[in-house]
Amino acid sequence: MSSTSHAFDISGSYELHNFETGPPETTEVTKEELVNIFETMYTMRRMEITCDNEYKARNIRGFCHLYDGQEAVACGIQAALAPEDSWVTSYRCHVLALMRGGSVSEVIGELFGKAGGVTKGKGGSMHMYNKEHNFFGGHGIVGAQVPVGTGLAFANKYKAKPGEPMNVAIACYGDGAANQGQIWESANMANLWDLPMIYCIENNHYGMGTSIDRHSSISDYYKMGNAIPGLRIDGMNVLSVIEGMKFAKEYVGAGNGPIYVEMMTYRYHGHSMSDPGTTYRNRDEIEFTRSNRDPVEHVKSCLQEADFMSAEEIKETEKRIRKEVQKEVMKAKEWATPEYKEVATDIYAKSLTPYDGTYPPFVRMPDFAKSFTFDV
Ligand SMILES: Cc1ncc(C[n+]2csc(CCOP(=O)(O)OP(=O)(O)O)c2C)c(N)n1
Ligand SMILES: [Mg+2]
Repeated sequence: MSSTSHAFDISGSYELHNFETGPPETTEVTKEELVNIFETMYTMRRMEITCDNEYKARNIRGFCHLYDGQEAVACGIQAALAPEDSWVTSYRCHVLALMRGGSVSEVIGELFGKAGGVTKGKGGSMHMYNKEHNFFGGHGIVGAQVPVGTGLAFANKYKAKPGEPMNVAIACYGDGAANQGQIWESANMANLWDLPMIYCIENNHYGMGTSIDRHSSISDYYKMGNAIPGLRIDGMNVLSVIEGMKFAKEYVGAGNGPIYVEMMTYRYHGHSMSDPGTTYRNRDEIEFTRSNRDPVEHVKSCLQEADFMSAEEIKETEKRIRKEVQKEVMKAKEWATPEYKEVATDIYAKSLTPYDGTYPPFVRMPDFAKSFTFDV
């Protein structure tokens, strides 16, 4: 082991379904990598806490689903995949937008409805995309992103050069979505056609206010693909997520067909801002997770175990990131709202000419004769 890298024990992080061997039991990480992981995850945490505050100050309106508690999942996936791999997810998408080309100001600016937001202020919390960075949303309909992800995997296989590893696709969805028929229908095709597809269940134990014991007859989500192999990962340990996802990417990218990955994780906030998150679960449960399994605290303890950062240096870094996030928020607040004419741009596939900009297209106005639709 060199002085700037450290080996961490990640044994016990995985459970396998239809695999003889799984990811490794130790992982070697450099100082630079671990510091980068910490900074990324702490930025995610601060960004989501800031969203919470801005929402309560009524600077953000509408839906808003926060990701704090689940940071190791998004950070670990990003670290293991290549930028060319396609990623699609549910409405809980702020930090994924950050991983895929967005800045804090662009994500929060989107929530403020500003023109500089990742989707030009027109999507809001649930609809962030970045095609250039192979991020395909941000979907409000539970489970709908999974067939879309399967299509992305099909495209990646179609475009791959014969004999070379394929770019992969990943669709993240919740435990509450996992029993939907469309997921199995897509997975069946992916298995028949050996698509490079990762079905990634973020098991945060609740679908809105309903616990998995009440909404699912099976709790081993990684086994749900039946013949399709599965991997359950400790989703609170970012190092386990990275190694697990490298394993998954290699498996599907080599043409073996799809995989089910279950991330064991937890959300601290309620389902969305209208849910206090404490009526259907015990406050002690949240507190217990915060004190024993917190993914950011885990990275901090790894940094100290490896002597990569002292407690003092960690505190300094946190202070710096808190300031940076605040600065990004102030910047986004200064941005303009989108121009009225922009409202329909990039929304409909067909050109909107001769739209004259007087009324929003496709919105039914009280005087229907004034509503703008295409001539059909
Ligand atoms: C088809 C559909 N049904 C219901 C809803 C309302 N709804 C939004 S989120 C949600 C729960 C999803 O829980 P889960 O899949 O576990 O994801 P999590 O919110 O925990 O990330 C429901 C029922 C919806 N958006 N779409
Ligand atoms: Mg859930």
